[in-house]
Order: sequence, then C-alpha cells, then structure tokens
Amino acid sequence: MLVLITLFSCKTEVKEPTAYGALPTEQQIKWQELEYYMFIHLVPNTFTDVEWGDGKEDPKIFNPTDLNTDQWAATAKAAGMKAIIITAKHHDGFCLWPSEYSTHTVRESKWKDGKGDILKDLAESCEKYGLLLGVYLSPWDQNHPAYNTPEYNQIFANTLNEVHSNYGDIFEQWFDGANDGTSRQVYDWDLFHKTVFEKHPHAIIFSDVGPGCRWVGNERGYAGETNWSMINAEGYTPGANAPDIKTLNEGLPDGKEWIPAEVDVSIRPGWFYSPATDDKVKSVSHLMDIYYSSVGRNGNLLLNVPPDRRGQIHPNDSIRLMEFKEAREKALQTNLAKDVKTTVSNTRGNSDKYSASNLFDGDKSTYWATDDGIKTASIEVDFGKTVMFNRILLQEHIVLGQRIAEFDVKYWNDKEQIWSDLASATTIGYKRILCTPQVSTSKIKIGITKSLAEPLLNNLEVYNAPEIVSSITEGERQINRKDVKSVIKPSKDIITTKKKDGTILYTEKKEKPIIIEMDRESLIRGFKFTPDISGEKGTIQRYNCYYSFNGMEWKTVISNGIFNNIKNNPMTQEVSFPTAVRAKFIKIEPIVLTESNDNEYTYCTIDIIL
Ligand code: FUL
Repeated sequence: MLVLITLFSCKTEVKEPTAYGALPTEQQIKWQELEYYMFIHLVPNTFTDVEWGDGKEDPKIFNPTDLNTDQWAATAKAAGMKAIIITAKHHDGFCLWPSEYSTHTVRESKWKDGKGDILKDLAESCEKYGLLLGVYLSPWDQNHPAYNTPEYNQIFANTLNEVHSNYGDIFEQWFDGANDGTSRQVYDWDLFHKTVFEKHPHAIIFSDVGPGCRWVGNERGYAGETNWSMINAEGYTPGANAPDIKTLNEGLPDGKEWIPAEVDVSIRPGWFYSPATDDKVKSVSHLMDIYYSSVGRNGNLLLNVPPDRRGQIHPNDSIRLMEFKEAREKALQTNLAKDVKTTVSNTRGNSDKYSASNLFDGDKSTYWATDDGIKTASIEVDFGKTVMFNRILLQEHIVLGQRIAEFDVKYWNDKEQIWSDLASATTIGYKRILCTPQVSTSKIKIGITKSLAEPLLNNLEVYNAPEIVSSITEGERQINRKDVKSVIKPSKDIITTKKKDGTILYTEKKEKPIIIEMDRESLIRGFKFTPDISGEKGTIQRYNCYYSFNGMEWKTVISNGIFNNIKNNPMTQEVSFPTAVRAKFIKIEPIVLTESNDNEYTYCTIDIIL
C-alpha cells in the first residue's frame, strides 16, 4: 500500500518543463504545420518576359486568354499544398483587383473587358478546395504617382485595408522589402501592420523581420543547416536595413523574437512565367533537395508556380508538382520506427507522461522530456530486426521553445559489435529531416549533445528513401555554387606548374586518383573536367567515378566513363551522373590515359555540378 502511494504521488508531482526563450504564438504553430504552399506570380510581367516591370506598361497587355483560378487551386490541392499566396500587387504597382486607390489594375486591362477580379476568383477557388489564401503586396510601387511622398503610406494602408476587407480570411500577408535602390520612401510599418491586424488579427506577416515569419535570406530554396526560429528584429526593417543574410538564414539561438523562416523559391528560374523557361522547370531531385533543405530544416516551403499566358499552370509545372509529391511520399512512406524498443538516458520524473514512447505515438501534443538540469541525453532505438534506412525525422515540442543545438546519430555495427558514427547536425526545431548515408542495422542511438534547455522531442521517424534518378534541367545547374566550396585534395606527388597563359596545370601519377572534397555534404549532379586545352600534355580518357560521405567508403557512380574526343579536341568535358548523389567527396580514378605509354596525366580544373 505504501509503495502504491509513493508511486502515485511521484506521478502527480512531475511538473511540466518550464518554457524557454522566445515562444511561438498559437497562430505561428498552426502556420508552421502548413509546411508547404503555393506562390503565384502573375502580373503584366507574365506578358513582357521581365522579372521587374517598371510600372509604365500599358495595362491592356494584361490579358490572360483562359484564366482559371480553380485550376490553380485544384493543382495546389493535388500537389499536397495547404495554401496559395498571390502577388496581388508587385513592384510595377499593377493590382489584380479593381482597386479604388490605383489606376493601374485589372479594371484598366483587356482581361474580361476590365470587369474581372482575380482576388475574388481566387478566394472562391481556395474556399472550394479547402486552401488558405495569402496576399503579397509590394510596398515599392513604380506606378503610383504618390510613391516617394509621405502621402503614399496612407494610400498603401488603404490599399491593404481594401484587400483585407473584401476577400474573406487572409492567413498570410507578404511584405517584400525589395526595390531598385532609388526608392526614397520611408515606410510606416506600424501603420501597415495595424491595418492588417485590424481585419485579420491572426494573420502571419512575412517580411525580412516578420513579425510572423521571416525571409530565409535567399531565393534558391535553402534554409541554413542550423536554423533557429528566433532572431532579434528590434532596430531592423525590411529591405536595406534587414539583418545580415547569415542571420536570416540561420536565426539566432538567443534571438528575442520567435520569427521562423519561410523558404520562397520558384519552380522555374524566374518568378514570372516565360515561354523561354518551359523546359527549365526544376527537376524532381532538385525539388527534393529543396524540400529537405526547407521543410527538412525547420522552415516552411513557399513554392512559386507562375501561371502562363492563358492564366493557367503550365502542364510542365503541374506534372512536375505531381512527380515531386510522389517522390516525397515514396521517400517518407514506411516509418521503420514502429513497434521499437527504446532506452533513454533520462526520463523526466521517470513519468509515463514524459516517456520515450511519446516519440512514436503519432500525437504531437505528447513528448519525451528530461529532468530539470539534464540537457544532454541519448535515445537508443532497437528495431528488433535489421533495417535499412537513410532518413531520420525529428520534431521538437516547440510550444515550449526551440532548444536543441547539437545532436548526433550512431548506428549499431552488427559485424564489429560497436556503435559507429552516422551523422551529426545542429538544430531540429519544428521538423528536421536528416539525410544520412544508407545503412543496415538493428539499432540506432541519437545523442543530444548540446541543448539550450532540457530537450523536448515529440516525434521520431525513420525511413529508407529510394534514390531518385535525376533528369537535369540545363538552366538549373549550379556549377560550384558560391556557398559550397570544393577543394582538390592533392596526392603528395602532385606537380603544380603555371603555364605561360597563367593557367595552373596539375600533373599526377597514373595510379593516383583525383579526390575533391566539399565543405559540406551536397546533392551532386556531375562535374566538369578541364584538361590542358593546348593538348600539349596527356590526360585521362577513361575513368571510374566514385562518391563518398566520409572520404573512406566509396560507392561507384560512373564505371568506365569516357571523355569523348578528349585527345583530339581537349576541351572541357561535362559529365552528368545518371543519378544525382548526396556526398561530400568525389573521386575520379583514371583507367586509360590519352597517351597510353604515359605513367602520368594532367588536368587544369574540376568543377562540381550541384
Ligand atoms: C523578390 C521580388 O523582387 C521578386 O520579384 C519576387 O517577387 C520575390 C518573391 O521577391 O524580392
């Protein structure tokens, strides 16, 4: 009896962990759960092949021949998106609704003889398909005569008020900080925010500094590998006075405001439709990489799908969206972390309420927690059989703040009977999907090695994603992307010579491969190999190419590849891998040299295609 009483009192006494640092509002949590939604860019630029209109365009050119907002909404819904945000007014000032505060609108266009209203149509379509509606309104307005005068602020506020009064609920207001550097307008952000909140108190306001969510610092689709949902917004404004790009990309562990990252990127090279980009829609593997780098890194993905000149989503884009959805579903299809046995280094108050079983119950409101003061911990997951996996999905209970700063994953090496390192990473936040090398094991161990406060996790999933065969779109290749550095790791015998024209030539022994190391694991689509273009020195003709996560274990990506005609026409060779690979190292191993009797070969540069 005494024992029972003790146990009972023990259970009831375990108090909830204390909240830590900046916290999300209920609305920000709902917003984060949307994860993925559509951006629509459609203004006169769609008809003029430009990215930034100057506001002097004849509004008559805006004339989509068969505009159909139901088609957008149906596509977004089928693609697995939860909302649509539309450029109600871009930098050229053109309004997609017949605004009372402008003379540069759909009313002045040819579309529907000036009687149309795209916001009205879209609001109805979103409602019909169960999607939320958001609006982009650019404060920078190159058409409005009052722009650059103090009066403009009130005019812009009136414009905002009009949009927020007449089209039902608006879940997100997008404020773009961009301008061409000539704007003298000082914006009244307090007035703008007040105007939005008056009509939609729960709206999420996007800008470089929120207050609802923040720009991620690039338009390529990549949140930082470290991505805190907190930043310091005080003293900053959108545009030129925004925090630096690194802060936007990675957030700050000690940031005073909860302003999570939204990752905006276009499915095409530009934000607006152009027939010139019909064949440049991003590949599935590129979109998957973006997905892992946005939703998989604690950010929401706002994917732009620009309607064409009919006013509909082009089949190339919608087909790709469906392929992308299928790839996501296949990657995260069978959660291997079901019916597993878990051993954790600590459970808060040894209580069931905070036990590790909460990680696998599919209920986001229950979580595993440690005792006060315990900021490092381990979670061992025993699958009870051998499983093969390459993705680990983790979620923090962000209601009480984002806490985890560093963690690692080890797997049980059944052969050697030891724990082997698999991956290490920094933040988790709302959701983190780790792409790891594929391993077979019966057990994994997640170590939380640094946390700002007691770690609280509500979900742990494990998957084996199939490799994607990549169809690479030329326009989307990024060669030696500036933020990914790669270096050639020379053998100790390498000879470096400077040619008369200044180019550096490397001479290597035939048996020595070329190894290139990147400063981080990346999705690699191929490489460019530049020989000595004068043809004076021999080079590689046939080769094997390998990739590796750690520079020790290698997998083949190309076997017995050939540099076509390199002997007679020694020019840069571009090699696309049959499948894009995730790796940190690439190795090119010569098999046949152009000068068959030579025991050494030369080359000038190697570029990695990401
Ligand atoms: C940028 C704009 O300048 C682009 O045109 C596009 O609208 C993008 C989403 O935001 O700042």
